[in-house]
Amino acid sequence: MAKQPFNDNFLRACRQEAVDHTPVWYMRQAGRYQPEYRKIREKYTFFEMNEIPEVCAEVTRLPVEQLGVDAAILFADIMTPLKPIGVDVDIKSGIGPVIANPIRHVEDISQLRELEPEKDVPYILESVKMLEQQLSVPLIGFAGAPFTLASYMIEGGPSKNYHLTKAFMYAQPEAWNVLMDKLATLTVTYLKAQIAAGAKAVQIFDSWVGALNQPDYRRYVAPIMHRIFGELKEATDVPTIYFGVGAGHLLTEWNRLQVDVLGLDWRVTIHTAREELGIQKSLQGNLDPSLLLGPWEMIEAQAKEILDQGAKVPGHIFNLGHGTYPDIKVETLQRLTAFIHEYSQQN
Ligand code: 1CP
Repeated sequence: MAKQPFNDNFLRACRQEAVDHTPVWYMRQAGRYQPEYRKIREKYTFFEMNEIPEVCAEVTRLPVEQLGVDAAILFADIMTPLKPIGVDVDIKSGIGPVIANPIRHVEDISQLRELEPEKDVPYILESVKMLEQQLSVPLIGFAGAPFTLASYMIEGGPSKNYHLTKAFMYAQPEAWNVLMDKLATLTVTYLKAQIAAGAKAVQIFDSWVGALNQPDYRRYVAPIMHRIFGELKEATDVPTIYFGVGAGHLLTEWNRLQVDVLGLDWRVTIHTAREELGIQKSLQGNLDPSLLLGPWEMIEAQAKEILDQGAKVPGHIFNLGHGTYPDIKVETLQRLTAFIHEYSQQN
């Protein structure tokens, strides 16, 4: 099939430039809600899918072809670069990342090697290069943020309250800083390698950092996020995105970072972010993914409201407030994507 002209609406929205229509992509747009994904997943473990570039590229392209979204996100996991540096991680179906050797003491941190992308994750760079040739929309590279990575490394898996993570942070602040520093270096190295291979934008997922209050975020996390986004800004002009769940109380802190786009979950409206919190950066979000199981009329009304609020200032990328769920229908996301393109073109 002939390659279509490159659709750069997503990149323009990241830079707060004029767009032909509001660009849209969905977090976890490659996943178990797609029958094609489930079929491939039956044959491979998660990391096998991740480590075979042809499979990784196919799964990355699937939602672009099926839904008509304006960006692709590399099929990988935030745990992907941790495995080669000494974290014994497995992705368990229906659970998520499970770690056999959780961090308890500072000595556990010194066991972790530095990431050398060409040696440690060659398949990721190969997949990015392959996708760069195949896609006619921008490819988003990504990494986990230090707090969120640390939460899995310390808890040993998904957590509800991040008790062990926060206890480590409060009780062993020096070890915490060593860990944050090490993970910040890994994040920057990994993202720079994805950009050099062809990623057109990068998103940093700090999904669980909303567990901290604002003063603790400022003290224990903000310094390394300043470092990460500062180093990326110095090295490259590809747009950067920062996302977290339940992190509305941190948005004014995030506004100070050298990041281009802030990702919102569904708890804070775009109106609130712009008018009450004074956020001037591009915004990405923020339909509640659970609403996708409600009646179409409700989905459409909510999408319109988000688009109307997003259109007041240049720089809006439509997305969900968090990832897709396995019980969402492909047809719903197809209809939503078409609606967003059509409605934003008219208005
Ligand atoms: O399509 C895409 O979005 C690209 C692929 C992608 C991304 C961006 C995957 C594949 N994972 C991620 C990031 C990721 N992984 C995050 C940040 C985004 C978010 O908050 O959802 C997090 C927290 C993880 C950790 C993780 N990996 C979880 C969550 C567990 C928890 O703590 O609640 C899960 C379930 C996984 C496994 C995983 N990663 C990706 C997929 C498709 C899956 C399911 C694997 C399967 O088929 O069993």
